[in-house]
Amino acid sequence: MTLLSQLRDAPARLRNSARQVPEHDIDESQVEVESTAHSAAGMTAVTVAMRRAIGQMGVRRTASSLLRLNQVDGFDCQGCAWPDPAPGHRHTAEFCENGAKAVAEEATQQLLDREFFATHSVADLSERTEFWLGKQGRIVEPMVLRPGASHYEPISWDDAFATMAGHLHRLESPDEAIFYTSGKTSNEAAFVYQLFVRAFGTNNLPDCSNMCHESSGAALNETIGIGKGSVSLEDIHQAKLIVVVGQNPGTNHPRMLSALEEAKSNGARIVAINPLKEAGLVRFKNPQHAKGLTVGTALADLHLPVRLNGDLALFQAIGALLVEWDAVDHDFLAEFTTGFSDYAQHVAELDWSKVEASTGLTREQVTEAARMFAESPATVTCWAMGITQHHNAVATIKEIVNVALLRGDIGKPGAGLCPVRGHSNVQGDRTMGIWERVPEHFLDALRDEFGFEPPREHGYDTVGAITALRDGKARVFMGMGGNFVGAAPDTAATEAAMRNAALTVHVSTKLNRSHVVHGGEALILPVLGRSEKDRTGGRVQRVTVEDSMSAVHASQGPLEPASEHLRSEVDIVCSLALATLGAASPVPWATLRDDYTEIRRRIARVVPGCASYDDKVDQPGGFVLPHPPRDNRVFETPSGRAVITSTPLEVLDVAKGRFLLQTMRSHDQFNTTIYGLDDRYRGVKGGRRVVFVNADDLRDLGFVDGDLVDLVSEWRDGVERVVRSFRVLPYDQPRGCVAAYYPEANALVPLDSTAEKSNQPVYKSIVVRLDRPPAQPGSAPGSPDQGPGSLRTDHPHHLS
Ligand SMILES: Nc1nc2c(c(=O)[nH]1)N[C@H]1C(S)=C(S)[C@@H](COP(=O)(O)OP(=O)(O)OC[C@H]3O[C@@H](n4cnc5c(=O)[nH]c(N)nc54)[C@H](O)[C@@H]3O)O[C@H]1N2
Ligand SMILES: Nc1nc2c(c(=O)[nH]1)N[C@H]1C(S)=C(S)[C@@H](COP(=O)(O)OP(=O)(O)OC[C@H]3O[C@@H](n4cnc5c(=O)[nH]c(N)nc54)[C@H](O)[C@@H]3O)O[C@H]1N2
Ligand code: SF4
Ligand SMILES: [Mo]
Repeated sequence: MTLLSQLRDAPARLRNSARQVPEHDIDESQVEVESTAHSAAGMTAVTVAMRRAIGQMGVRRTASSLLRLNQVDGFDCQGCAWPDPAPGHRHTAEFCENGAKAVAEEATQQLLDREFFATHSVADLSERTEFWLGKQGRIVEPMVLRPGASHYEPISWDDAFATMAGHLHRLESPDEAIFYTSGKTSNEAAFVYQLFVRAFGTNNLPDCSNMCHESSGAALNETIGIGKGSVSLEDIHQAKLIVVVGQNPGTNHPRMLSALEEAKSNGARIVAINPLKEAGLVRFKNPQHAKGLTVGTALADLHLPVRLNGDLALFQAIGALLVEWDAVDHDFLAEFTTGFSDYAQHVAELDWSKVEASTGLTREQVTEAARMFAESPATVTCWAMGITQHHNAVATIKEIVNVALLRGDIGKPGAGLCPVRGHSNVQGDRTMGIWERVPEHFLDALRDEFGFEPPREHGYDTVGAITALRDGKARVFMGMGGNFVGAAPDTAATEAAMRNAALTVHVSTKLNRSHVVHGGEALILPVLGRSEKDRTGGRVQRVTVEDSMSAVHASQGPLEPASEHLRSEVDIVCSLALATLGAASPVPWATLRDDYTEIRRRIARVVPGCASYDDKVDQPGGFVLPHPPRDNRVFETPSGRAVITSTPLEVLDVAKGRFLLQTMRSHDQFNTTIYGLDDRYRGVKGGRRVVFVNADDLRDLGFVDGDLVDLVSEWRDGVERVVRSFRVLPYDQPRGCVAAYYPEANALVPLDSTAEKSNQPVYKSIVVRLDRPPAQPGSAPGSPDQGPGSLRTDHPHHLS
């Protein structure tokens, strides 16, 4: 049965089994643990997707939204940034389980009205989990929290804009305002947003990219002259070797599994490099194919269970072997690169004991992987947060680039570098100028187009913004989507910084922690989601987005909006600009607001590669932005060549009794939006405050499955950051490594623990110890909102 017929037949069967929205916060005494013998996707995925969709949206909205999802004339999935197949090659149901969940979460019929805010004080809401907050429904009208008030109350749009303009005018400098962007914002909205911020006078445009692929951008810009990946979906299909490193596609980019499957049927081999044996890479059932429902495919031919942070050493060792075997593309090296002879010398002295200590792998395992590189005429290397969120992430990505350059794997079919982006339009937002360090030529083009002089000084990135708020250097915070407080590191420091602001504003679809940890005054501006019809200016508007492979296309929502009071992001930005900058502004804000085609005309003149933008996005499937290394093997670096770099090898040593902790996503969340409490592929049910530990480590520590521990992070500032009462789970991974979920563990990440050169928070190698919680007679352990009470497992088999 296809996913489509599932969709058509599902209503009758699933209507009654739809999941109820929980009324209370998480009761982690209900955590269940079961075997991880699950395949990714398959029937269960279809059923879960349909249940969630129908449960939240109802039958009619489910059909009219999901069948338009990722279609040429439909709307772009709000989930991840994975690209769509070419127009003629799309399935009728071109989405995955988590795409369906993303749509359902946005298009839910549950609404959050003024009575809700009258009933629940902010103090009450601040005791709730992200899960609870997100499940309360769509925000339907603008709300304000007046200075000193205990509850949010309704406010008109005009008054909301006037309030913001008042705060912005009272600042001593435009640099005291911070304008954050999450990665769902459309290109049109992103373009007018950065335009407003720069017309106002600052480059303070931090974004979620600062926490996501900033390290990739830094490394790729330096080495190949452009911060984006160099492959198309077709390259993945044609590759002969695909390396998936530091990424969990079965959960976070599920349609990637279909692409891997196609590659495999074309003869590709696949290597997974990951401390965990993630479902999908190990077993996969494609619900799009009838046979896939019964036959599981082992996608990965080789799995290297690398120790956390071991990838720099691993790729350097692979490079060393390729040089030793002379398995390098000499013509490519001579014509297009610099740095090879230094590199060859550097890796000739490779210290294998360091490689083994850092990777936790044997020389044989590393050699096997290197062999696969050497034998492959065309290799694609894909990576995500398991690579970018380390202190040495930029250097690690440069090692990945080195290996690609050695093999001539850039600018040839079936080969390339593939940083797999997170949010659906995070890459597009950057293209449109959401960047605190946007290049000068972009600012020049803005000046020429709009006739004002944009500020030139770099703005704050995410960590810089938190520091500025903490230190009183910034007073106003605006979030264009996202959940800054929930997503940022060092929860205590970030929350204190936020509370220091005079005004916090969030343009949001759903409630989250950032609304309840607020500045002196706070606004919530409810916004149309991508699944909804946008009739701004009295006409049906469409927007455009860019996927992870630089393909730009249009998106138009099919559903009636959750409320008549919702506005589009474009509308909100342009109206705010009118209220703040007034009619004297050289930018025609009302014109841009009322016809997005006008915005696209400006994009065409300002943004590189976007000439004739509006016409090109009209083509079915849109168009692909230029990428000089991919298109012509042109490298726009200072030397005009791709740069091979030599990095000294350091092992991240961890003191005895200490562990490296990674924070990761479950199968049932989108970043800080918690869809549900199950991590099906890892066998966890009903709770999130869990820590995955190697079974031998657990035994040595004297803990048993189900014990509660406090996680304590140790940092050079001497501050011990703690999260309490996490349930331990034995789990198959290298010794010394542990894992917990984001955002529950964010409190452990020190604010100044960031990656060199990219300043990206180190979310994936946090030094922690596991403490037995102090006995608290008479009281249940745990923090007030998420107290797990007496955690137990009803199914006490181990997870390995
Ligand atoms: N359903 C769903 N989809 C999503 C998201 C979501 O939350 N839910 N988030 C979106 C966003 S914004 C992003 S950025 C992406 C994130 O996509 P991913 O990067 O896949 O997300 P994480 O859960 O952070 O997973 C990191 C993976 O890297 C591995 N890893 C951790 N540390 C290391 C290491 O040192 N070395 C190696 N080799 N592996 C390591 C982990 O075991 C895990 O498999 O997903 C996007 N898509
Ligand atoms: N510990 C740890 N922390 C991490 C990470 C990690 O791996 N580990 N990953 C980091 C990464 S990769 C990222 S990208 C960041 C994510 O950080 P953010 O992008 O800031 O966080 P999200 O959870 O994606 O934001 C969710 C909120 O966005 C709003 N929203 C949803 N849809 C829309 C929309 O269409 N328009 C608008 N305006 N608002 C909308 C909703 O109100 C929702 O509550 O987190 C980072 N934080
Ligand atoms: S793979 Fe990503 S973009 Fe595609 S349907 Fe799934 S969540 Fe949406
Ligand atoms: Mo991300």
